[in-house]
Amino acid sequence: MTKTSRRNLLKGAAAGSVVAGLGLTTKPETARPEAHAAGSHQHEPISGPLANASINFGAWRTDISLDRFPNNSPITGNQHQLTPHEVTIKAGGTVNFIIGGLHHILVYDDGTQPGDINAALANPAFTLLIDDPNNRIYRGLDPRPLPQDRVETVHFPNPGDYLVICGVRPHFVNDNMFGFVRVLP
Ligand SMILES: [Cu+2]
Repeated sequence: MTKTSRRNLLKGAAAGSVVAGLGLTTKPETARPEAHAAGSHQHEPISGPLANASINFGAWRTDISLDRFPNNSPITGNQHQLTPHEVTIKAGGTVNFIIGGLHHILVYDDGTQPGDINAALANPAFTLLIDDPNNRIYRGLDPRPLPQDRVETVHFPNPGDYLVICGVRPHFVNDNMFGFVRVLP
């Protein structure tokens, strides 16, 4: 028996004893309300090479001999791309966005294309940021506080092709800073 299946067995046994104590019958996994809440992969363990992927969300340049010590993040020293441009995971997996510099993650629902984004809509708190809520399923942290370098990890429970853009307007509009997360069934 693998570690994972034993853990599931124990989890099931624990849930079963709680249910028995309440005088209720055990329902199958699919009948539990959380299984219906937001897709069927929200709390399932997932493993294997398609369980997660990483995207470098901006990166620091080396062609200009950049020196960031002790705490320096010059806007001229940053490269504005998602690397890789597209990743593939399976439903229930996560993507780790490794952010280097002043960037803002916006994730849009299945099928959204870059041309669908209204980049003129501005975030009232920081007008340099795009604020188009149409089909947006994730908006990342305010990129202004230091350190700007950080990781945001985002869960994708449902299959689809998800557009990810940088909400810093000139990065998206001028530098085409966007990519895609392909989520397989
Ligand atoms: Cu950016």
